[in-house]
Amino acid sequence: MKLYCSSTSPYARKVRVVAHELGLADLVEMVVTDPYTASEAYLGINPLSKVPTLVTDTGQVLPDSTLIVEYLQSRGRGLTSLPRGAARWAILRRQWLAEGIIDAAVSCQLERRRPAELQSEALIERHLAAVVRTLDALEAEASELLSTETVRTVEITVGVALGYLDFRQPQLQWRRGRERLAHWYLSFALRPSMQSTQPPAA
Ligand SMILES: N[C@@H](CCC(=O)N[C@@H](CS)C(=O)NCC(=O)O)C(=O)O
Repeated sequence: MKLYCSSTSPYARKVRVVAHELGLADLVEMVVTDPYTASEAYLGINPLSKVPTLVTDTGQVLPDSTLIVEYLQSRGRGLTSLPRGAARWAILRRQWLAEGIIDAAVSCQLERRRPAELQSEALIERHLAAVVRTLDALEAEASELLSTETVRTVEITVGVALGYLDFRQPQLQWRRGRERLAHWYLSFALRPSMQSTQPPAA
């Protein structure tokens, strides 16, 4: 399998952490790709010009991290499966909150890539306010996050979101006033899957 990704993309990191946790990392060849200067060949694979994209052994193209995670889960074992019923939706809601933190933080980066005179501080503030509110919501539920040998995609998404804030929004100091989340992340960040996928020094 070929995974087109960048070393800074949190979406790509989520996929790479999942591959590692599922014992599939050795089967995934990383092709470092900058989506902002994508070649015609890459645009032929993913017309959205985004990373990550997975090309499977049979040549199927999966152009989105959530899709790729679902595919990898169909190929490997090693993640704790979700319960059925109300508990499932509570977990998925938490996962989507973390996904929303990633979306908002990436949107800030996207805005920062624009020429200085076009950047909107109001838009960035709006995204960061959403991040702060959502961190508070996750802090209130931090005791629901697993620190066990096998984890779920919710823990991976929360962990990647927090790691991305350390990388791109360190001034937020997300740990302040969020001791439970910070405590959980302390051990989660030590997992080999997280250690081996750290973004480069900012
Ligand atoms: N929904 C997509 C989002 C992927 C995404 O936005 N990736 C960013 C990098 S972090 C990207 O490729 N951006 C290029 C662009 O927006 O043009 C996923 O989950 O894979």
